[in-house]
Amino acid sequence: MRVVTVEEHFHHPEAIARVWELSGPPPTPPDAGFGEFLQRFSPDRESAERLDGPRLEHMDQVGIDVQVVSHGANSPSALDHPEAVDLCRKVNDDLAEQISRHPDRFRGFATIPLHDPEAAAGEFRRCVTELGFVGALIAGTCGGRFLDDPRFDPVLAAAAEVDLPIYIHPGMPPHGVTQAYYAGDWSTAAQFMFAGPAFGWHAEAGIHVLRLILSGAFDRHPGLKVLSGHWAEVLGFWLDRLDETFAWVGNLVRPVSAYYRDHVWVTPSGMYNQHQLDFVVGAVGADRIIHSEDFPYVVRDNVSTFLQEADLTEDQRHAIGHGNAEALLRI
Ligand code: GRE
Ligand code: ZN
Repeated sequence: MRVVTVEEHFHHPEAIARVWELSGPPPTPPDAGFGEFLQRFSPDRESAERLDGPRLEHMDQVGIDVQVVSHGANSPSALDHPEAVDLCRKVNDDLAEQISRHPDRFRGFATIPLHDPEAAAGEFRRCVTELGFVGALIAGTCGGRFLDDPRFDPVLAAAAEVDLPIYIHPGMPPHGVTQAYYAGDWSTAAQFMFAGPAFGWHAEAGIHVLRLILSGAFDRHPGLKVLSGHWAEVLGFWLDRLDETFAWVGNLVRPVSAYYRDHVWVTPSGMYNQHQLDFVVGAVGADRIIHSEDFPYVVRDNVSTFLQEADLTEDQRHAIGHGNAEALLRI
């Protein structure tokens, strides 16, 4: 079975270095063990930066035919600074160049500079029309603002116009949120994990999709489609509750779950767990699930065997493994 995975990342080292410089020092100085933790946690450079070598070997080993690649952590997409515009362009040009060496194995999602929404919309269109990219990926908030902020309407309009999705990927929460919710009597490494990949940024990414629904973004842009990783970033497990509670408010044209099922595609991001798969198939349907690994942060040996062995019908298996991605991304 052909396998297409859609939450797969690369690093552009110069862009990341500049994002670090322009973001300034962290608000809380890290404790002694943090540097060593980050080294252990960071993927090896060649796997992260290159779309060949160890990455291709891994894809061959675990049965991935096509990775749809986007920039990973420290993306200039979330950088709240005018230089984000140039940095995103560099990231996209480098990604396109690397894809062009293995066009049958890789496709790309655009990195768009949310600091300047008009430029972000323009870069999204350029990436689709000139570089052949198949969507865009954003990594959390920019300046603490979510995509439902009216300033981002040009970005949502561009996505609807090109008829390709925006991947609502997590990003580190704003400092005030981290202080209030994730700081405590534990190490900086534990705080980072709590605020980020363990839980916090998933809750935030779920909130991000819910904010789009509550804002009426999908009423204003009926063609808008989004991708949500990590088995729907908690939100997918809450649809009945959201329908019931927001019905009391009467603020939405349709139930939350109706927007969700029409506009959101969900991916596992390497969380290969049959219980979660079962739940999400029931909640949103197998025609809304697309496979993913979250390389190079998550590296699994069962990317395709998980699907092969999962309790699914053959139609569902093929839909999740490749058919839904092919239809949504026109690949
Ligand atoms: C992710 O993309 O989900 C991710 C990162 C950085 C660290 C861990 C992780 O971007 O899962
Ligand atoms: Zn990811």
